[in-house]
Amino acid sequence: MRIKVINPNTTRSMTERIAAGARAVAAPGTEIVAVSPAMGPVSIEGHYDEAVSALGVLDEVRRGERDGIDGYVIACFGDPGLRAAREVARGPVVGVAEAAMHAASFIATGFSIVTTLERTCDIARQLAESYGMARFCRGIRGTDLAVLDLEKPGSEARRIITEECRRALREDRSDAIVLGCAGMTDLAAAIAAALDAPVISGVEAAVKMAEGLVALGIGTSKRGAFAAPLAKRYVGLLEGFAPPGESGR
Ligand code: 2AL
Repeated sequence: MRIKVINPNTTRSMTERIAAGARAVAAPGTEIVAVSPAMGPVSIEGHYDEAVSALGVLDEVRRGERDGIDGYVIACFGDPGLRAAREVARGPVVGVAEAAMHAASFIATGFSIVTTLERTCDIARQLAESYGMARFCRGIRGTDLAVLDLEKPGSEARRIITEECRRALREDRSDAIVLGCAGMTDLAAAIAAALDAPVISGVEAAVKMAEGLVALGIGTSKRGAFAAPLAKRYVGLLEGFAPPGESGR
């Protein structure tokens, strides 16, 4: 099967690290196609970045449908464009925040999210609420690290994140940690070993969930609001995003 892992930001070095994390857990016979969109922000650190990045995600899902992709992972902790992507895709689409929070709820009574800039905590809070995960979520902690700090050698990102995870377990009385950025994908194992607690990276969790759904032959339901977008004309800069169909292009 082919799973397309979309990094919604346009930083290729981060896409490569995400791809490595995804391939490390993929089953034999699962091909990971890792991409970042041709357009969009270099990092996603707020609602505006997120709204704009969703168009790049949708562009990649539309291409994926033409290429016969079996399932998708949206690899940014805001899960930008997730529900819109489900309207476009036949197979399952899994967001990393959604996958990580659900995985944490299976193995712990409560979890904390440790993320990048403080301002992104509002996105995580909204997602926890909309996914029904707020009752498991005991804390959401920013670290003052910008997303691209995670790419910089010498930023001390690993130490800063590990220390915040340690405080989260103690002060929030959490049993598990959810890492709040797809760029943290390579940190989970080392932090879990250092703190003796489950640390969940959404990229790996989402790949296994998408892979599992595809293996079960379960795709996105087209019976309700995830049905294909209605054909119509789009104008201006977004003309090319018009859903195909009779009254479309
Ligand atoms: C993210 C993420 O996962 N990728 C990105 O660019 N921004 N989210 C975050 N909270 O830092």
